[in-house]
Order: sequence, then structure tokens, then C-alpha cells
Amino acid sequence: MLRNLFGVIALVMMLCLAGSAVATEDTTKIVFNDTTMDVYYSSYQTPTGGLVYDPESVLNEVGLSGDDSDPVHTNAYSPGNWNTGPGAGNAPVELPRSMDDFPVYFGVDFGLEYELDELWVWNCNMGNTHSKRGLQWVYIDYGVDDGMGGITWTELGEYQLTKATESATYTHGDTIDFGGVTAQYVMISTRVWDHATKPGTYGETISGLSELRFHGTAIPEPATMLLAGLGAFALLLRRRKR
Ligand SMILES: [Ca+2]
Repeated sequence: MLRNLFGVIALVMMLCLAGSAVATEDTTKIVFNDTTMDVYYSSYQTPTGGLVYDPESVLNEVGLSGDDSDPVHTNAYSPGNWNTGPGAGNAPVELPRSMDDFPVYFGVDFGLEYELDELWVWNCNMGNTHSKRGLQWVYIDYGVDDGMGGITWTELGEYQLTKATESATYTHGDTIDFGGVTAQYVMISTRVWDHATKPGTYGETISGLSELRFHGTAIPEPATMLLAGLGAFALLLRRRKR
């Protein structure tokens, strides 16, 4: 009886140790992968004159250079930025906010759940005063699958993003703290560009972003955790046989 109790306590301790080993891994940047991740965006400025405003260039590091621990973004028009007017583009089943009030949105589906730590934002950094396309008053929401084909959204907060410098070596202007929340989806929703008190941009009808870099740790799938638990249990049985 006592031996059995001792065994159960040992198993629980090992499982706790396995869990804490996962939780204390170093946080790293989440590298965009266009086969396992999706980009959501309200619309997409039609490219003209050879310019490209691809939404993916906000996540795939196009336009970034220099030291990867503190990279800088170019002020070139293209490529490297997403520009848009209001209007529906591609979106998850359910947006966190009404497009009547927040007609411009940009988000990501990481493809699996992450423990999110922070987000670095390079606002729209285009020369010739087009940093005015940068997002100003935004809400940031994060979400997880609701198990019924939809998304359960939670508000992280309302933010006034910093205007870009238009420098050719623009370091990220804002760091948004996520505090370790669990999320598969993150959405940035922007008010109308000329809102009376909280304008959506810094003065242009077009909205834009240059780059977003998320930091976090992938949360293991339940199957992975089950395997870790079975491994610990097998080890325990081996020890008890001795
Ligand atoms: Ca970029």
C-alpha cells in the first residue's frame, strides 16, 4: 500500500518536472511559415507601377536587415510593406470586432497554440511622408479555437502605436507585452482613419504596416504530453522492478 502511494507520488512529481521543463524554455521569435500559418487582412492595395504591398511581407521579414536581435526596416516603398484601404479581404470565420467601427484589420493564425510573450511592431515606414499610413489607434485581440469551428477572442488592450521614423534603418517602434497568454490567433483592428478622437492612421486614407515579430513558445500538443507522461511511467515501472 505504502509502496503504491510512493509510486504515484513519484509519477506526479516526474510529470510536474516534465511540465516545468517545457515552461522554462527560452522564448524565441516565431518564424513565419506560409504553409502552416495564415495571414488575415482587410484588403490589399492593388499593386501599380511594379510596387508590391503583399500582406505576407509584414511577417516574412522582407525589408528587414542588420542584427537579427535588433533588426531595422527599410523605408523603401516596396517590397516589404502591406498597404490597404478599408474593406473585406480574407478573414477568420469570426472577427473580434465589427468592421463598421474597425474597417482595417491584420492578423495571423499561427497554426498551433503558443504561449505569447511579446510583439515587436514596425509601423508603416515609407519615405516621402507616407509613414502617415501607419496604424495609430488599434485594438489587439488574441484567440483560440472554440472547438466548434470558430474562434474565442479575448481583448489584450487598446494601443496607440508609434509613428515610424521614415529612416532607412528604422528599429521597431513598439513592444506589445502579451504576458504569456495562450493564443493561436492574434488580430490588430484599426479604427476608421479619420476618427474624431482616436484616428486609425497618422493622416492618410491608406493604412499600412511594415513588420510584426511575435515572440513566444509553442505549446506541445496533448499527444506529445501523453508520450512524455508514458515515458515517465515506463521509467518508474523499470525502477520499481529493481
Ligand atoms: Ca516587412
